[in-house]
Amino acid sequence: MSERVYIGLGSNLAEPRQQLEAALKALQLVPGTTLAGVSPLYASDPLGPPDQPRYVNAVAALDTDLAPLALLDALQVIELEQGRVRKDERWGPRTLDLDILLFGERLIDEPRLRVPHYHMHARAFVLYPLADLAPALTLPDGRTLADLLAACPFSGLERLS
Ligand code: A4P
Ligand code: MG
Repeated sequence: MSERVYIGLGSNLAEPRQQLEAALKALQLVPGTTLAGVSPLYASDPLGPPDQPRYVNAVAALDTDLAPLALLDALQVIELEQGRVRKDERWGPRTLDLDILLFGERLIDEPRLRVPHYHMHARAFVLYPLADLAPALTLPDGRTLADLLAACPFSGLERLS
């Protein structure tokens, strides 16, 4: 049975909007997986080193038969195909970042994969697009998306048409 997964997409290098459009096309080709929805795109101030361009962020909903690590593998292939170079600088600029935010109701704590994504509960550029797709969502720990949003100002964020 397939599970609903939410993916956070982010880019701040090399035409970020086009990076996200290309990533969404690539997500539609992942085996055993269908793209069930995409939020609007948002421009967002960088979290991390301030001397980097603004990001474009969005959230996609997938329905997948893949196991979590198999989906992570597929996402990392897409990142690499779109020119992602992993650098040592934490939260530095990147052409494409694909994060697994939620995977059904699962709690995953493995070296390569932690779900829910460890900072999603405090990031406006994750929570607002997620709410566009699934406003009534509850996290596996019982917190509602509505409560998280109430504690997370819509700041540094701009909804793109
Ligand atoms: N990993 C563990 N859990 C997950 C998960 N749930 N989803 C592991 C995806 N990967 C997960 O990731 C490092 C390793 O995390 C992966 O190899 C995987 O096995 P990475 O993509 O190489 O590194 P990263 O993304 O630079 O690190 P990190 O700490 O995950 O950064 P974040 O949290 O992704 O933040 N500002 C704005 N405005 N918008 C952004 O999108 N993004 C970041 C990156 C910083 N600032 C930003 C944004
Ligand atoms: Mg990441």
